[in-house]
Amino acid sequence: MQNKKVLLIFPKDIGDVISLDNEVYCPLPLLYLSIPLINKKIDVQIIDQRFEDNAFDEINKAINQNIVCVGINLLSIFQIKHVSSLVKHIRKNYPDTKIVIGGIAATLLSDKILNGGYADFVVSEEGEETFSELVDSFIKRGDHSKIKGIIYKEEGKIIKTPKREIISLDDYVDLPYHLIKKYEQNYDYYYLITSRGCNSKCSFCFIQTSPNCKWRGQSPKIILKQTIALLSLGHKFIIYNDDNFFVDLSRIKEFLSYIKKYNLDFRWAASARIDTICRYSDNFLKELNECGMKELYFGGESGSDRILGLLNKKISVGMIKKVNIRLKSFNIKPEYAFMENIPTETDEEREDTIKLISRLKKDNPDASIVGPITYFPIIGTKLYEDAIKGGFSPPKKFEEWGDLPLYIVEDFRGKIIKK
Ligand code: B12
Ligand code: SF4
Repeated sequence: MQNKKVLLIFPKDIGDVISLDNEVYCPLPLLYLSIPLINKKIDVQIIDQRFEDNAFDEINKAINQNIVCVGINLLSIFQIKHVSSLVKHIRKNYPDTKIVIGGIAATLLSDKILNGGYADFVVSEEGEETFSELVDSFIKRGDHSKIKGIIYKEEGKIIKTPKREIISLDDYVDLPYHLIKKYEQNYDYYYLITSRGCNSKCSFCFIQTSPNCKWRGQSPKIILKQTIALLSLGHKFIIYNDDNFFVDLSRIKEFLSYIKKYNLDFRWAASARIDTICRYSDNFLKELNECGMKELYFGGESGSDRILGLLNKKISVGMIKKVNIRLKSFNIKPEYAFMENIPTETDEEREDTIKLISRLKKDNPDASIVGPITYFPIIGTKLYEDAIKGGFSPPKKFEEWGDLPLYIVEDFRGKIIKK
């Protein structure tokens, strides 16, 4: 008997907004989801729509009599247009095939997805265990109502089962890179997520939307193992793209000790908070650089202290400037993301952000800037309420969330990327 099969799709986004450098990242969420399925001897196929001239043809080839369901990732609202056309294709041609959507934007927009008929099930928050149990219930034609962390519709009513407990990150380690081998030449970056969640409480961030978003990290030995797996595939630059990589200093120190012990020769980048790096000694910054850390990604957010306060960022413009100058002397390249059109932001405050960006570039020509990107209100956050008070009118339907005419992304290296 042939194995059962699950098809996972990473949809296209609206193209040039994927990042200001058009950098393409591997579809990591789908690799995590695949781990428990592979362990259960279920065949998994991944279609990365970003690199398929005709994804519908690929879907037609992939769906056969062994298919259990199709799972689609929805990381951000930028993918909505493509998710909706993928779903329409599957619904029309394979009406009996179950569709499951998961991801951060799916979690936040679950009611709209289900009311629009775009999925049979939405998996809320972390998907590894939830999706694996849901797939089991499809195979056994069993009862799904006891599965934690799913959202579905029954007799016209939206049913949300109880939240699932957070998973242990050290249990999901062996990422099945072979599933994306077909696309490997297309990815600029392979990244790892060594921790999930964040303990900060920035008022605009999706972290605010769930108590499950409390920070927890992989153990240093597991970070080492996943790093070595990527190095052995020939990748010499790795991004530790956690929400907040440096929360537990002892974890980082132990990881650095392994880099030295095993003489690992690679360059890496990580996400960080400005205040964390402010606290680090010169010696520690030197050690990080010697261990291969060449870039740091920060949320700078605004050049106005009032706005930084409103965002509950717990940093100041002065701290951003200081970190920028310090990193220059350690040869660590900083990247800062900025936003604009934040609720209550004045023209002067927006101008302060532009001035800060010029200053950062002047003080450290290696610094790179993302944005300012138009602030986008995330459901369930404190700032979402402020945006509504300020006149933001949230779309009612799923497709309309993908149509929001919000994105004016200016590249401070010279050109307007999208208007
Ligand atoms: C890496 C990353 C990127 C990469 C792209 C990654 C990629 N593969 O293409 C880059 C830098 C290009 C990027 C760009 C953008 N990003 Co981004 N990104 C991230 C980041 C830091 C990590 C994502 C990740 O891999 N997480 C690890 C995996 C394991 O977790 P996960 O994605 O949540 O997946 C789990 C569950 O959601 C679920 N799941 C996911 N997919 C599916 C599918 C199915 C079928 C099921 C059942 C379950 C399921 O199971 C997974 C395993 O537990 C997140 C922050 C974060 N903490 O996730 C922001 C984040 C997702 N990005 C965000 C944003 C806003 C953007 C941009 C719009 C920024 C911009 N303005 O340019 C663009 C849009 C890109 C796009 N494709 O649409 C926001 C989304 C907010 C929102 N409400 O939608 C986040 C949450 C950051 C934030 N703090 O606000 N991003
Ligand atoms: S530090 Fe970053 S990840 Fe943490 S709450 Fe703030 S914006 Fe979100």
